[in-house]
Amino acid sequence: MAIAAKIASALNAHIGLEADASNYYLALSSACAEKKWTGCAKFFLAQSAEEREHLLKIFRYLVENNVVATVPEQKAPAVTIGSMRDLFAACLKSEQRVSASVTVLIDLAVSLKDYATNHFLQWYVAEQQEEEQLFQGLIDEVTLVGEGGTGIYLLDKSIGARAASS
Ligand code: OFO
Repeated sequence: MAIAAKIASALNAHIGLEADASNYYLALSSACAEKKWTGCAKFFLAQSAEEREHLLKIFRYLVENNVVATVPEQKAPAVTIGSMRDLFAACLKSEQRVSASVTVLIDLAVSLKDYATNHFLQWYVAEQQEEEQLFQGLIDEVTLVGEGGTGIYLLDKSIGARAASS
């Protein structure tokens, strides 16, 4: 079944969101490195690469279905980091925005009886759920250890170790 023009343009728009997420995490990696949060810097670099993979997955899906995939326009994200808790809370918000877009895409696919695209998008449902849980978990951890002393140092180290092993 051919992909409807409405779905094609919505998927192309979503490619832009994944690209934004990739750039955002790249900018966060740089900002964390500047703060000497080297574990977080490593973690966000890996997150950025993951988001690019998400972008490419949609890109390939469109091309395989004979739809023109568009390359999103990008501007460099402006990021300033305050506390580590605020950092992860901002990431959670960003992930929730992407999740909301996935929901809109699925609603559209189902309304047009495009069950193949609906099936394709279920991977993103699981992925978004995983990422929201990841950032909620990090918010909980930083809340537990607090922002000062050795707690935050050890947390940064453990975040970096998780990025290296994933
Ligand atoms: Fe693309 O997984 Fe989050 O945003």
